[in-house]
Amino acid sequence: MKTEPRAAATGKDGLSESELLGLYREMLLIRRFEEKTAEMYQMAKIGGFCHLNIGEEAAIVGTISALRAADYVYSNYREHGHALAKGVEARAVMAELYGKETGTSKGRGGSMHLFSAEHRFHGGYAIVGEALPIAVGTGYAIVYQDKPEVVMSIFGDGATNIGAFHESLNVAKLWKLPIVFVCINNQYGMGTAVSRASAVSEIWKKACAYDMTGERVDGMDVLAVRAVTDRLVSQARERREPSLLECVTYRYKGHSMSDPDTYRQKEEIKEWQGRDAILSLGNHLKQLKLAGDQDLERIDQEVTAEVEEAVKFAEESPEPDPRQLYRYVYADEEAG
Ligand SMILES: Cc1ncc(C[n+]2csc(CCOP(=O)(O)OP(=O)(O)O)c2C)c(N)n1
Ligand SMILES: [Mg+2]
Repeated sequence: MKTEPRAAATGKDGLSESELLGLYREMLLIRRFEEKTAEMYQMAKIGGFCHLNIGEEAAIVGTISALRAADYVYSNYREHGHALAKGVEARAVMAELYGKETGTSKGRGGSMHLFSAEHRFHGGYAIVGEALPIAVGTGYAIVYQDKPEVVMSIFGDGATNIGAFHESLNVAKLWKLPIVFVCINNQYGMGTAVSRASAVSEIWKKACAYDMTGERVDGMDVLAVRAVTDRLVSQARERREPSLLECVTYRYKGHSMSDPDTYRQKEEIKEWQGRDAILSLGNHLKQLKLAGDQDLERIDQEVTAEVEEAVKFAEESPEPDPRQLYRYVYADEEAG
């Protein structure tokens, strides 16, 4: 059991040049996607609740990039970036935010209910802590069928005060399920700071109650997140040992698009932005001479074009037919 946050990784961190550049690209794609989402929401192109990932990119990409395509991800309502990191196409995510037929959930879900069975991205849940027991069920299915897969269950700090969190960790440890529980500790659950909501502010310590591996990592350092996640995923896959990983990070924007964000100081936001994970990795790549300013600019142009294309696709896609409102309510209604 580690008691201290892991130090920032240095050098090439055991990752290849293309892997390092891939992490940068993925984080920047999420940043640009979310900026565009905010813009389109303000233009009323996107409706309903909408929670952005801006600021949390390193925690998302550092964890999900450690998985294989056949591994599963369960998330919550702040999941646009999680879906993108698991390989879901930007255009399908944007079309879902628009409520279009071409979206990941055929426009029936929206921002909080992205889902792609093909990418083993299993949602998208609006209720805090809702997906943890479902992730446990998938972990059990893997063991039952003796498959080599791993489940990553991602949730916020607030979810760790919910009963389902404790039941899930208990069963995962008891039955030795291949699950990595990832807590994105962004310091707040809506407007409430962690220290005002949780008796234990260092979330990783909650693993102790279940004799489970618990780790805390700097969630603004994608390489540190990736390094610890690699280890935890291996231990889940090879020894069926579950774990709890706390990524200490921050959301730059309000809880949702409708949050006036009056409960925290501007200085606090600025301080975290000063440690921005995308800028840090960019500088690291330059120091290693793996990329220059022009290369980083080109990546930015490419992901920006991908997001623009996603918006165009969503704009041009058809609305679902209102007469088919109840279609897809049950899994076997796919045809017809
Ligand atoms: C069971 C339940 N209680 C309350 C809510 C209302 N609610 C939505 S998001 C949220 C905050 C959760 O915070 P956290 O788990 O830290 O995730 P974050 O939004 O910070 O990513 C709350 C209380 C809910 N959706 N479900
Ligand atoms: Mg939170």
